[in-house]
This record gives sequence, structure tokens and C-alpha cells, in this order.
Amino acid sequence: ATELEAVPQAQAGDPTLSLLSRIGTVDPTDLDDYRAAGGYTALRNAFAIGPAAVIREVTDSGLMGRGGAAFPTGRKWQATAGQPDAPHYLVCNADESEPGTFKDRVLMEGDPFSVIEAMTIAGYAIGAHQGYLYLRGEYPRALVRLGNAIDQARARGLLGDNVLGQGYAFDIEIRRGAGAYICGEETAIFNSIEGQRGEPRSKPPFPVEKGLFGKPTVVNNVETLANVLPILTRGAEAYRTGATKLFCVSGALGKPGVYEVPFNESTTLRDLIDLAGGATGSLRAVLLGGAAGGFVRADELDIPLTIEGARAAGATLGSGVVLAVDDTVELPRILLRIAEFFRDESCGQCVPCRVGTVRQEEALHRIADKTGADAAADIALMREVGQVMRDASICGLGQTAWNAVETAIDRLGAYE
Ligand code: L3W
Ligand code: SF4
Repeated sequence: ATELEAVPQAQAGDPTLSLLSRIGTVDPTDLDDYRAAGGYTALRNAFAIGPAAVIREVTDSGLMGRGGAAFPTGRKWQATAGQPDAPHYLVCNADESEPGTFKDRVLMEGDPFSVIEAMTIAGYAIGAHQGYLYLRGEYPRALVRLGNAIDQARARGLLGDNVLGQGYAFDIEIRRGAGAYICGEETAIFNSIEGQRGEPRSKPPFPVEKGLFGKPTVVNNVETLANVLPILTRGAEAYRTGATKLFCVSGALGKPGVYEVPFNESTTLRDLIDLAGGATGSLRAVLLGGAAGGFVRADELDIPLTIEGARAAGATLGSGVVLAVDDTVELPRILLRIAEFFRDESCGQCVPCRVGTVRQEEALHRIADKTGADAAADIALMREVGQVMRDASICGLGQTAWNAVETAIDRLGAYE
């Protein structure tokens, strides 16, 4: 078994709406196998109804971005499709780098043709003829599998000048990141693809208006795009009631892995923890949403795994991170690791984040090493610095760099 196949994955609900149904059952290197399993039905359906109806289906489906910010996908597509400026571009954000996130990797390695098919549908809907797949540099197997999928699709007329003989031209180029977390920020991706330093741009203008090479661009996460296939094969209505969400479950649990669960109020955090084999020790907390997310306490596991449920608990679903922390782990060490991560990955372009992430790490070190005069004063300093980062940073990295530490202090009493 490959390393990937050894990662436990669980699906739930209707297999025709599932994102993981082909993984482990369909050969990820063989286009014929993919087509025999229903692959490219969604693209045919898209051509049958035309770009405007594809956007309508995606809008009616209620699909929201799966990279963390949950922006309505249909609105993004509509906004780009309607721009008179040309050309339009599609970018698949496959720079999966949020600590604890590995769902897109499973999709790309285990079902690469679906990513290529979904990108083709998105490109068709928004009037793009070129797509870029911006891939995390540390995903060598995904690179091979996606490269192979693109080559096979091109050889069989599923990419190129005349996709499926429908007179629509679309091709995909893979661009690899080089280890910078910030290059997953959508406008930093543009700079990276354009050959410039990978720094975020100020928004607005939003990418739908001025994106890659200054042209109207849709940026969608891998999982977001994967959802387009069931929307087009089953229709918006069936999708609305049966949509799923992938969670990256790790930490002190019996069976860490990628889990697919119904994306509605019926699934709680406790259900997911149980599905993943339950806690191996005495569960203390769960980091929900990744380093940019927040901690929830072990007595709060009954929250529904929805955007609203996570928000009500003072966290976020983010990109689907569920990291279990038991009482064998020293919380201050986790917080230091998170702070170090943000300090290291800050691009340094704006002062609140460049300086704030350093000050935050310094304060956490002083508290952990007991070298400061007063832990309460350091916590007060971090609150002030954290608020400035949240209010005045250019991009999500600085805006969220204090979230996890704040929730650990306020909800877990990390330093009491
Ligand atoms: C048109 C408007 N488009 C917003 C678009 C915008 C973007 C999307 C979300 O991500 C998340 C955070 C963490 N007209 C628009 C518009 N848009 N208003 O909607 O935008 P925004 O600014 O809310 O968020 P964002 O900066 O794109 C922040 C998560 O990202 N994060 C890390 C994620 C990591 C992964 C991973 O490793 N796989 O996903 C760090 O902060 O959860 O919620 O497309 O253009 N009026
Ligand atoms: Fe760079 Fe941080 Fe500013 Fe984002 S918030 S642009 S990562 S310095």
C-alpha cells in the first residue's frame, strides 16, 4: 500500500455526492478507469446546458469556498464571467499549507482527473481558456499524478483547442510553490505565477475584477472545485441536501485521517472525533480550523460542524483542521510552535504583521521560560499587538496570527 492509501478515509451519505468515492476504487493513473466510473459526465452536462446555466447551478447549490473563507462560489464565477476585460483566468489553489491540512492532497493524489475535469468546467463557465494549478511544492506525488492526468486528458481531447469537440479551448499549467505558506494567499499566488515576489496584494480590487496578470480571475480551492462535479451530475437541489465536507483529523486520536461527513447540523465535532477512533488519552481541547482557527474545549464537542456552529463556538472551520490535544501535550509548546510558524511565514510586507508576529513569539517565550517580569503583562501586550494585527494587516496571515493563542488563553486558561 502506498503511504496515501494507508491514511484512513471515511465517507458518509450518498456515494454519488461523495468527494472520496473514487479514492481507492478508481485507478488515479488511468483516464479510462476514471471515465468508466462516471468521469467526464459532469463536463458533458456542463456543455449541454451552457456557461450561464452552469453558474446558475453552482449558485443554486449554495457551494461556498472550502479554503477557509466560505465565499459563495457562484457569486465569484458570475462576477468574473461578467467582466468585459479579457482574457479571464482560472486558478486552482492547491498550495495546501495550513498546518494540519491534508485533504486536498488526498483528492489530488487519489482522484487527479476529477480536479482536472472540475477546472475545465469552471474555466468554461467563466470564459477562461487558461487555467493554472498552483501546487504546494512539497507534494511530489500530486505533481506526478496531476501531470499525468493533464497529459492523458490532452491526448484524448479533454484539454486543448477543442475540448470534447465542443469548440471550447482550455488548457492547464501546473506551477509549483517553493515552500512559502503565504503563497497560498490568492493574490500572492498571482505574484508568484507572474514571476514576482510572493507577497499579497491589497484588496479591493478583488481577483474577480483584477487578478492574474491584472485580468479577471477566479481562484478556487481544490475541494471547492471537487464539489462542482456532484453539482453537475446530480443537480443543485440534490447537492444542497446531501453536500459533504472533508475534515483533516489529526492529533491524539485512534485513527487520524481525512473524513467526509454530511455538511449540516447533523454532524457534531464529537461525531467526528468518534469516527476517528476517539481520543487516545484524556482529551483537553481541539484546534478547529488550523493555526488561523481557534481552540475549543473538550466539554464543547457537541457543536455542529457547520460554519455557523464553529463561529458560535468562537472558532472557524477554516480549511477543515481538527487537531486533538490531550493532557500529555504541553499547551505552551503548541502555542510557541504556532507563533513561530506565523513569524517565520510572515512575508514582512506590512508592519503590524512583520513586527507583531515577532513580539507575540517573544512574549510567549518569556512566559514559557519564566524570563519575563510578569506573565499577565505579557498577555496584555499580546492582546494589544493581536488586535492591531487583526485590524491593520493586509492579509489573512496577520489578521489571524493571534487567534489560536487568544483562544488558548481565554478558553483553555493556557497559562493559569
Ligand atoms: C468578489 C467581493 N470576491 C471576497 C473573494 C476573495 C477570496 C474569497 C474569500 O482567505 C481564509 C481564512 C483562513 N467580490 C469579495 C470577493 N471575495 N469579497 O472571496 O475572501 P476573504 O478575503 O474573506 O478571505 P481570504 O483571504 O481569501 C482567508 C484561511 O483562509 N487561511 C488559510 C487557509 C489555508 C488553506 C490551505 O492550506 N488549504 O486553505 C488563513 O487565513 O481560514 O478564513 O477569493 O477574493 N466583494
Ligand atoms: Fe505579509 Fe503579514 Fe502583511 Fe500578509 S499580513 S501581507 S503575510 S506582512
